[in-house]
Amino acid sequence: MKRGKLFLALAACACLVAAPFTAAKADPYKGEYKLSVVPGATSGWGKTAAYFADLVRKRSDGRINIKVYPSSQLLSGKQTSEFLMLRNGAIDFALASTINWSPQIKELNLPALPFFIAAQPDRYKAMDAIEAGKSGKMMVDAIEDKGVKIIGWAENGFRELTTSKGPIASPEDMKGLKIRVVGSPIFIETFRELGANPVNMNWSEATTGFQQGVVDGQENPTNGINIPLKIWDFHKHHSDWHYMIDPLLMGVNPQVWKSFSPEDQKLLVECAAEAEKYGKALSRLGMDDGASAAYLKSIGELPEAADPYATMKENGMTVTRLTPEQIQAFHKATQKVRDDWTAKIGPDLVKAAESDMAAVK
Ligand code: X2X
Repeated sequence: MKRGKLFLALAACACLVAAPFTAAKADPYKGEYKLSVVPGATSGWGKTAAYFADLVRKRSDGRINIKVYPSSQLLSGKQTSEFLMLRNGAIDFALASTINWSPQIKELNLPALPFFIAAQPDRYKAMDAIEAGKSGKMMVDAIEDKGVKIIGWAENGFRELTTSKGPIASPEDMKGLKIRVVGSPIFIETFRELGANPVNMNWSEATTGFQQGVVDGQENPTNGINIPLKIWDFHKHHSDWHYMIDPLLMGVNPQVWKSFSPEDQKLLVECAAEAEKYGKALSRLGMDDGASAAYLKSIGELPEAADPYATMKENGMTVTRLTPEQIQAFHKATQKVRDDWTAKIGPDLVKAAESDMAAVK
């Protein structure tokens, strides 16, 4: 072999040997991305997170491997520390409730204003309008200003009341009831205003609390949490009052987000949008005009028990579905909380939400 050819051959070999190392160096992706979820894997929220992670794995041919950690595992049980842990990189992704991040981001108390969205003619349309509108953008901007990237919405659901003493149909029925709530001040104030006795408890300890009867009730979404938890083992009464909602947000640590290629960022946003459709349908199943059941059927995900009210009754619960007039009485009784919290959240944001909702009436 001539010297020139030998050199070329050696150079080609060196390239072949070096190629895998170069590729490995250019690939900054982690072997596993940790996604935090506060409640358990069988909750609607846990299922939405798993749906997202599976979709991402499939569409990225395994390049992006997201593992879901349900039951507040990454948070040592303390749900209101999730935002800070995501921001500082201890967590890569979180499918998070506005409630759990509201101690750090005051704007996220908006969907927790009592009987605010519930007073609208179509509460689901109203929620969607907020997310798609100016007020939704204001909430997302507030989060991103504090250092977490948001790539989509989903839904835990409108929160309904379950109690061992009841049924509950008017503010008077709430007097003296011990109710477990999340450690976020607006909850304490709402239940105090209704004459109840709110008890702050992490979700990780709540089921034991229900079992031991340390509280008389709690509030959580029907499809998302109460049915998967078999709440009827603890509480025989359910009141449908829709008093507030926690939408979920798909958050990503900003450094992790920047490490993805533009194509993969697009892929993640698209998967989050599909997870949102799935998660919202799970949350609204049997409580809307039938659109959620039709959607779940179309993707082969319609659960056998698709009527939540029938499921609760079959399991021995009394189901009280409040009339618009009864909801109006609760709305009136919580006026002070809405006024005080409008000042704290920012009147501009509340006004923006009102006009977003008015556009779909
Ligand atoms: O703690 C709750 O009630 C739960 C599971 O719904 C939230 O994380 C807000």
